[in-house]
Amino acid sequence: MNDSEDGRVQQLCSHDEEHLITSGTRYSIKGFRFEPPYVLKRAAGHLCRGHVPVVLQLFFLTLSAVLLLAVLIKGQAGMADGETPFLVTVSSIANTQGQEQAKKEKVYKEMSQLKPQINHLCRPCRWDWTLFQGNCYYFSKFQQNWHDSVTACREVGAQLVVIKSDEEQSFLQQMSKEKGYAWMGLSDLKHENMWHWLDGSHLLFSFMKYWNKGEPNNAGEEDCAEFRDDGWNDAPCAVEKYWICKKSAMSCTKN
Ligand code: MMA
Ligand code: CA
Repeated sequence: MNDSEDGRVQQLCSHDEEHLITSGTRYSIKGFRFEPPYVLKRAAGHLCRGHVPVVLQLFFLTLSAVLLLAVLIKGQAGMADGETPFLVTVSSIANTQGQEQAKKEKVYKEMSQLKPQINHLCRPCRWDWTLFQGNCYYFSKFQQNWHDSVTACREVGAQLVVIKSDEEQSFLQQMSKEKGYAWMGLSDLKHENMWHWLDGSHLLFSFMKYWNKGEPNNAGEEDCAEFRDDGWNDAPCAVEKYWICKKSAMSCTKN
């Protein structure tokens, strides 16, 4: 350190810093007001003038550290409402993360518990449709001709019923017997006496037994098939009857 530098430090110390420490100015550190005690003022003066022995300097250094620590601890302990000390902030961030994790685990657990109940709520068919062997069936509430019945089923994403098994035939025949004569998706409109289902498949020989005795007789002009009593009958397509729609059931996923 050269002379001029030394002089500047001396000057700064003697005029500014010493004055600052000793003048009795009230210091305000984050809401803590204090006035340096007389001993400190004097000590600061000595320090700046370089008159204080090393042991005393060490003593004041230690005292300062202890005082600083005391202020920090007091700050942590005596916090006013709404204030957040640094250490508290750090610990509360860790705490919040823990709470978030706990919340996530709670929600996951609740969702797992709800799964079976949601599956239980799942309906394979709409409320006014009947489930039978993986398909849903709708029996109409009023009557209309065969072509309008075909359209009505298409409009609800279904098909005027096409029968694929003996069990299904038995189920539908029973339903019709209870509710009234009803159209099915079977006709010989394209070629007389060549019966075809709406899905394009021809009537299998094994299903011929379901025609009522003496049917199909094409009495007048009868190109559409109906459920009547205990079997089938060919009837005029323009006549109004109930109808039965069929569509695949919705699958409810298992756990
Ligand atoms: C009605 C009509 C026909 C059916 C005969 C059976 C009189 O006509 O339903 O389709 O074949 O009855 O007697
Ligand atoms: Ca007939």
